[in-house]
Amino acid sequence: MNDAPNDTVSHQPAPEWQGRSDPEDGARTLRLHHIANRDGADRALIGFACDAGVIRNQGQPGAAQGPQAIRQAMANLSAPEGLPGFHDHGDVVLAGEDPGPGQQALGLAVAGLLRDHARVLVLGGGHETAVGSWQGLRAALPDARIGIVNIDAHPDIRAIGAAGASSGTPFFQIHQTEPEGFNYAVLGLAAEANTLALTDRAQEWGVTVVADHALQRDAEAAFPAIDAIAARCDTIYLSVDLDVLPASLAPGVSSPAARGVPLHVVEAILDRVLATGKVRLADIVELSPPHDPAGLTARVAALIARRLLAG
Ligand SMILES: [Mn+2]
Repeated sequence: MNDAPNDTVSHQPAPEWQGRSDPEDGARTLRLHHIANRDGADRALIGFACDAGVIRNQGQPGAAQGPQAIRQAMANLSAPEGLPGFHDHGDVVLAGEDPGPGQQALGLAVAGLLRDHARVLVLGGGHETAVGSWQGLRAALPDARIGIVNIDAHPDIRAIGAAGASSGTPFFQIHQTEPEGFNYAVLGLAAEANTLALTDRAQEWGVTVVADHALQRDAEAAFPAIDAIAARCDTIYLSVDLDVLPASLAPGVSSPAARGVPLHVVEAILDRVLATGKVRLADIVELSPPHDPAGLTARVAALIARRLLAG
């Protein structure tokens, strides 16, 4: 798995899933830890333990601990009805300063998993995770029109500066790779958190943007954007940046949002995207456990992960 000139990428096998059991309540007492790594499951989980993207984007380290914190918060959630199980393929671990080799390794792993699974869920890492996620989907489906739906306070289309690619540049990089057929929607963007240069670039590239202000009460304002991208694409890559949520609920991210989009609205957006039947790949990014002392953000991430596995 290691293509890097120096030894910066490794693979860490999934730890054993453990949690509570309630046999006294009968048969229907399964939790997610009970259905992890079941034979025949068509859902796969893989982590990207990477701090490099956030550090280069002038943030604090911590995102590399995200995948394991999300797994732990998932373990005792009830198993959704109709979800037979999921396979946990452990973490791609990047130890260097350049996210590139890690993204490449993640892409190879995701492409392999997509051959055997109906849906792959990637746990980040900062939003540099998206480059690996997308590379994997592109490798698995070379001819597909890929639509990207990003639930995020930011478009993450910064130009690559002197520091190199970071957690702020993934969708810039994807656009550079495939400027034609760039189908990208950002749902929940906070105007105050993005310079005008970024919103200008989004407009120039035909990015669909739905502002956080339009998503305070319900998800209706996002539905036309979701339906349009689903109609013109063969497959959807759904990315969830936890910094779209209010800081009161999701403090443990690199860039907490003062306003944010409420969780029930994010869940309704997820349901609408999943209902298209086109989501082969999803990721959850930007959890930073050292900034999440009460574990609340990890709990929110786990709710979202459960939805993305089941829906
Ligand atoms: Mn982001």
